[in-house]
Amino acid sequence: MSFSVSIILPVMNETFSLRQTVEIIAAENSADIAEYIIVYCNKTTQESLAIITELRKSYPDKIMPLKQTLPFLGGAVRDSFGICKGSHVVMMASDLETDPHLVKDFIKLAKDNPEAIITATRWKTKGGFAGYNPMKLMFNWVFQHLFSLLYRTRLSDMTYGYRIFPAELIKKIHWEELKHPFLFETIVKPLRLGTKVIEIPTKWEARKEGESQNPFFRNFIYFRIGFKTLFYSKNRITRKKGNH
Ligand SMILES: Nc1nc2c(ncn2[C@@H]2O[C@H](COP(=O)(O)OP(=O)(O)OP(=O)(O)O)[C@@H](O)[C@H]2O)c(=O)[nH]1
Ligand SMILES: [Mg+2]
Repeated sequence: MSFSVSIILPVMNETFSLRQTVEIIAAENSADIAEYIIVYCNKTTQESLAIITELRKSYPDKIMPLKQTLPFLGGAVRDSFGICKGSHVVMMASDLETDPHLVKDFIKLAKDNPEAIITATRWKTKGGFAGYNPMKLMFNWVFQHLFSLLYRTRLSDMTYGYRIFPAELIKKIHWEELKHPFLFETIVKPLRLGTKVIEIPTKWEARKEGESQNPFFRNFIYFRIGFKTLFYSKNRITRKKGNH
């Protein structure tokens, strides 16, 4: 299959952030992008839906609006995994907390390493977190170090949901999480399957509009999938018939 990229953009309350995300990616990577799957749900605001309509006019062949059937952020991304057409898939946000300029670097590395996951890290950049809650930052540091030991990996940011995957890989994995811990699941399961993962540094900046859908207490639920996956066999991780 020739190289092409599906960009997954879940949206709840973003307007100019969503538009800017698509415009930057289109300007810097146009030829490589197969589609932008913009995933919305019943709670997505009218303002955001209006931006999707505008974007469809500007990029008629590339914008694929998708109404999610599974709930929450993980559900939105999992629905997109099911329909994406590209050889590679970028998972990101539409609130500008995932710097759209990085997509061109993901693509360059993915072309040289088509079987690998390329993922962004906020922990290898000076001032990698601008406006991050200090409690959450400390918790995040401890979490990253614990799981890098458990998974025997040098990765420094396994919870940041900004990565490019080979489509074949994400389609064969049996996914479980529906909420934000799904972002973590998308790295631990491939790691257990022996997938090569390359990290590139990025700066994280807090969103300028709307609010996060991830309350602080939910961060504790990330442990569950991290521990469970450690003990799974490879067969349990890859999708089997009747195992959806
Ligand atoms: N379609 C859809 N989009 C969602 C849902 N939950 C979150 N999103 C979008 O997914 C992106 C990431 O969600 P956020 O809630 O900002 O999560 P986050 O920034 O990873 O989490 P924190 O850093 O913990 O705040 C944003 O663009 C959201 O609008 C959902 O249930 N459905
Ligand atoms: Mg966010």
